[in-house]
Amino acid sequence: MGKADKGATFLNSMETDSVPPGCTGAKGVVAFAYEREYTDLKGVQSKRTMAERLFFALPVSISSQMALIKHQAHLGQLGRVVPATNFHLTLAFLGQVTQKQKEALIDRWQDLEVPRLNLTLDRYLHFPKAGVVCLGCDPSPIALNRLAAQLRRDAAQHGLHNHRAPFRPHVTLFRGVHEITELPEPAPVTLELNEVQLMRSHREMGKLIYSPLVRWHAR
Ligand code: 3AM
Repeated sequence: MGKADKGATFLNSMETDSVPPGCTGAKGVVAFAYEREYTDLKGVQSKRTMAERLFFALPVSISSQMALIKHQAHLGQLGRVVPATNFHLTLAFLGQVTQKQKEALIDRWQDLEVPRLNLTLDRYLHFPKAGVVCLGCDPSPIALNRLAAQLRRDAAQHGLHNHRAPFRPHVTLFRGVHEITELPEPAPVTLELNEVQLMRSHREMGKLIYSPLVRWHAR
């Protein structure tokens, strides 16, 4: 069994990304390394290693997406509505990750152990600095805290994003919410969590797209 077959499922990069000319296959189908030539503002030809904005997250099932859409409708026009296809629960934000860092990261997390748990989100949270309204919970279950802490520690130790704020499980429902008066008590939503994804965040025609690159399932 190859290393990549052990725990993680690599998603076909063609599903999520267009492969630039000259890109060479490396590990699996997702972790390819390439360099892109570009002309900078001064017209100087330079080379740089492509980097992607990545994060680890837990996906939200279709039935939970439905329940969360009802919460958005219930709250009304608070801000920009997050499309249901973008619902997720972030464990660790990694920031800009080079192809080399991504390959090393996937290698390190080959055997990532995913807990199987039910998480009840029972309060609306407003993070004014980020300008988001979410459905979240407090405190976080120990197993989820441990997983987020492992991923965050590893990121910081390898030169990726270093989280200062504590982990607070949440699913973002609205963006661009900077002023808010009071939020009602929500009807709780229980998420069945059994999968972790390495996600890429990018924009296409101004639209925010989240694409899963690798999936790990609870055993
Ligand atoms: O929508 P949520 O909060 O689940 O919060 C950002 C988002 O998740 C988080 O990464 C996810 C994908 O963008 N994120 C973005 N920038 C961040 C930063 N500078 C960040 N988390 C911490 N620090």
